[in-house]
Amino acid sequence: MCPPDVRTGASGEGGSVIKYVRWTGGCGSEEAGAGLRAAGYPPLLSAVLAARGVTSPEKAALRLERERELSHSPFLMKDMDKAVARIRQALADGERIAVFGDYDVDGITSTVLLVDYLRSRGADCLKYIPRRVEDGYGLGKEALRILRNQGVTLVITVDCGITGLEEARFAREVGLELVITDHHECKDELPEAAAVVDPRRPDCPYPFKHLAGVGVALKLVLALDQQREEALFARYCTLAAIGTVADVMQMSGENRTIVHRGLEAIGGSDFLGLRALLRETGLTDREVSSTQIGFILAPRINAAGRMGEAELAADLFLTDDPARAEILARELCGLNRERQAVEQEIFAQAVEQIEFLSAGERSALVLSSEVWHQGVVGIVASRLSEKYSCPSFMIHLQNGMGKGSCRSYGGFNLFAALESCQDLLVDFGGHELAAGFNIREEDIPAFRRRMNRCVCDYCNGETPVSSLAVDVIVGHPEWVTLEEMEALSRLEPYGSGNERPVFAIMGARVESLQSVGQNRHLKLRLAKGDCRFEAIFFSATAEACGVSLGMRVDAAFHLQINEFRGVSSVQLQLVDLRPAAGPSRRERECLELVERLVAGGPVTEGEAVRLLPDRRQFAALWRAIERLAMEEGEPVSRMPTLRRLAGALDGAESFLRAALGVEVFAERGLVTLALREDMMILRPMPGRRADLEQSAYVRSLRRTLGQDGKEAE
Ligand SMILES: [Mn+2]
Repeated sequence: MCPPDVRTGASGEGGSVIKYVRWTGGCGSEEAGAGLRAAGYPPLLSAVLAARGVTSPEKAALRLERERELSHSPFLMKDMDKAVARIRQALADGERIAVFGDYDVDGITSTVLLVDYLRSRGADCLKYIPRRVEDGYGLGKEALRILRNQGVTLVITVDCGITGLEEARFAREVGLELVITDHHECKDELPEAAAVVDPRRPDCPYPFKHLAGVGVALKLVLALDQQREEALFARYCTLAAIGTVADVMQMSGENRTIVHRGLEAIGGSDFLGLRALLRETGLTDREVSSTQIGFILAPRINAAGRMGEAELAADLFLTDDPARAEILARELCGLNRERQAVEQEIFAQAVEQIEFLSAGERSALVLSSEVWHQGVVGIVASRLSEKYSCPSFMIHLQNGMGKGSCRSYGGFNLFAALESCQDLLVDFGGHELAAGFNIREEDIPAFRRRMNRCVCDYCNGETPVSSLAVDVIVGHPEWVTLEEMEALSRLEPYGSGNERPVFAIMGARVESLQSVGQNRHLKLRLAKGDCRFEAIFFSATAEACGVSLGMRVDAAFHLQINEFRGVSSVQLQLVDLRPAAGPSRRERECLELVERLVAGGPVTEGEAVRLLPDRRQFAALWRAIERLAMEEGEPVSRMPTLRRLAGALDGAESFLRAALGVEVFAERGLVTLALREDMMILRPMPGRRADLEQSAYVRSLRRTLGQDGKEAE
């Protein structure tokens, strides 16, 4: 069985699965892809493409293209010529060069890539990776001084430096020249340096803006050695792929090329340390996906930086001693386990803090503590954002100063929000979806208020709920075949903006259901029409999903191939499972009948007999509604709720009569009832009494039955 690789918390382990309040998308269904199908594209692939706005065959070909070569000349990047000239001069003069990186995966792979290349050119090259806690992110004066004292004359930054204005001035003062390469957002002013290479520079004409730090470093190397472009790309594509995936860069354009090539080459990588890490994580001799980079490799490489040993990961990739590679790979996995333990503890403490926040402070979670390990707060922020469906800000406090790490949710632009709070911050930097900042402890309450207002404005005052984006609702279950899955793989590599497709089957029947893996996972067989599907739901239980044997359910899933004893079969890897939100044919017929009655339409005598609840059923329904004890105004899923209410009614036509009973109560003012899409609000009004026999619906039914004036028995 494959390890869970999605949706089990940002770190890929621990924590239970996230249940979604709402499913979105999928409304186009499979029909939207008809045009592509006509052009010869297989049905499911066509449907996914259409759901993502790709409807013409030309656009589809473009989207699915996986180029083997990078499209744009590195010299289209502003200042690339200056960077190349300055580095060539350093190589020619035998200067001592330092590569200044960062402690995350992108920063580490960037550093390794450039150091490896410069050393291969015979350069005297040091690497400097700041320590997360002691040095903090980005260029630091102290680090620059140390490098200067070691005889360095040229510092090349990778994945950092674009906001280091003061540090750049300092470098010049102490006689260091700087070449800055970065991919982070620029502020109004750029640092002064021999070259400032960043595709996000407003004056940079480079056509593709979404390279990772390691993508920019790769471009620099290709610019330095144009004749050997293919050989260098082949050597460095895997490192670049790992940094690009770990930094959650948009999976399009050149990133798609980098990651596709990198995954293809990963097993045979020139880097011994990477091969050792693959062995240690069980990824040898099989195809590695971008998802596995994100959930298996990246957390381990990141663990080094988080636990204050970023150098260790860089050393792993730079070593050419197999024995040492083995040891370092094992150490990295050990650090990752330590990181997991620390993360669990901080997460639990954060959840506890959130309990004490007022309702007005829950649109943006701003939390702080002196005991939180600074290297791990970012990961915890990711998990909190997922769990609470809102942006979160985790602040590590020390001596009245706070270092924050934040993660966005639902497309909220963090960088812009931090910019609007500039007056409360000492410093900040990063991207739209993830960023860091420094803040004085006394400013945290004001920052919390302002950030909550920012998020509220962004959401137009609505509380954000967790929602799952479904690509395609599968109406033809017979289309789900191994051949179709083969076709779907043409969408890979998956990543930001090109997510692994999510399908849904509505109203499937649960034919079997068992918990496996020491009751941690749920294994099911689902039937829809004449088709049967094996499904696995990691970190889930039947109780938590509210489903049971024989029930009609909606299932959202990724498609995967299950290999067992040499036989391949399709398996649904569930991402959400819920009682069917839509009515069955019989339920729909009941609802239509109730609607007809409520609208004053004609009802036959036979229908009236079926519809009219007796007094006992009315009473049981009332008690069931009270038992539901729904919170004021909180919407619940309509069909599952009606089914539960029906379950409380003895006797004939329980569903039909529950549906009618709710309408009768509403008409008599005993409950408030509101419907919206699949959801409803149903709330008993306390202390109200009313004679149900006075209900227009009941009277109309009695008239049809010739029972005017009679009471129910
Ligand atoms: Mn980066």
